[in-house]
Amino acid sequence: MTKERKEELEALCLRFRNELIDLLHAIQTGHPGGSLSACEIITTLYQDVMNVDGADPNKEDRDHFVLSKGHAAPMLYLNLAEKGYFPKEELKTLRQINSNLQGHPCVHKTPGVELSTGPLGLGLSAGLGMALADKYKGLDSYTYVLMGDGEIQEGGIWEAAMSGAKFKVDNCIAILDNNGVQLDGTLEEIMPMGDIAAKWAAFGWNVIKCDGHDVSAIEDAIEQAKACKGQPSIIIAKTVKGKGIDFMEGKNTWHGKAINDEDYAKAKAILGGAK
Ligand SMILES: Cc1ncc(C[n+]2csc(CCOP(=O)(O)OP(=O)(O)O)c2C)c(N)n1
Ligand SMILES: [Mg+2]
Repeated sequence: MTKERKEELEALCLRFRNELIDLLHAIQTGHPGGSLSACEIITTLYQDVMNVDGADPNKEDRDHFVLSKGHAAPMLYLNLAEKGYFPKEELKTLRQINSNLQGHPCVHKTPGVELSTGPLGLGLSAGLGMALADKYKGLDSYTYVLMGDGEIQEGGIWEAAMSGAKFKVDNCIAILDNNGVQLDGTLEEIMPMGDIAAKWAAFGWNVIKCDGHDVSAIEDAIEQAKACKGQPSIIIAKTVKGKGIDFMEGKNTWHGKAINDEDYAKAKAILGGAK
């Protein structure tokens, strides 16, 4: 990635953080922590890596993105609006009754959403299926599945992990938002996951690690994953829950808390109000 492109994407991420805080403050609900954590990952995928077209959401040779940690939906919607899947004006309807932008992604409502998610643990199985279908159709596309690190405590994830290796789904790239925090506490407190990289390797996956807030490191990791044939890859992206707003960083209490006026003003001051 060129220096110029890296700076453009970083500026975009700052704008998305600002817009996210505006939206969540306005609706007095939603999930700031996990959306901020996934900002660079989702933005690098949509704005730099994936073959997708907002004007033609269902084009056959497109790449697919599955937001398995569905509570980060607002960060997905910001990226979809930026790509032209729907007017940016519609972002204001986030999480309202009858809106196309539900609190968790809905495949029937929002152009560009590939799978309805929210119940954790479903996305990897579905993503592997999408990737296999593309393979059978002779398409060169990739499917990306973003999971939370608390999410991978779900048993179904490990059934999917076994299948991914068995069926050699090398066009499915899983990405782990490894922020070390879930809803009620840290992973260590709730359910220690031990050596996550070793677990995935033991299940037959090619494991790549990267800084999940460095857009160019994320792009490099994806290139490495694409270069691995005959085996699925997982990128373990080290992240910080609530990244970018210091009083939210690393705090499970900001998983799904409404942003009051005082915290909103503090957050905007930290972000510098970028437009
Ligand atoms: C099956 C299921 N159980 C519980 C929940 C409630 N829930 C929503 S998010 C969350 C924590 C997820 O933590 P993690 O995967 O680490 O997400 P992140 O830190 O990236 O926000 C929980 C328990 C859910 N959505 N689905
Ligand atoms: Mg987490």
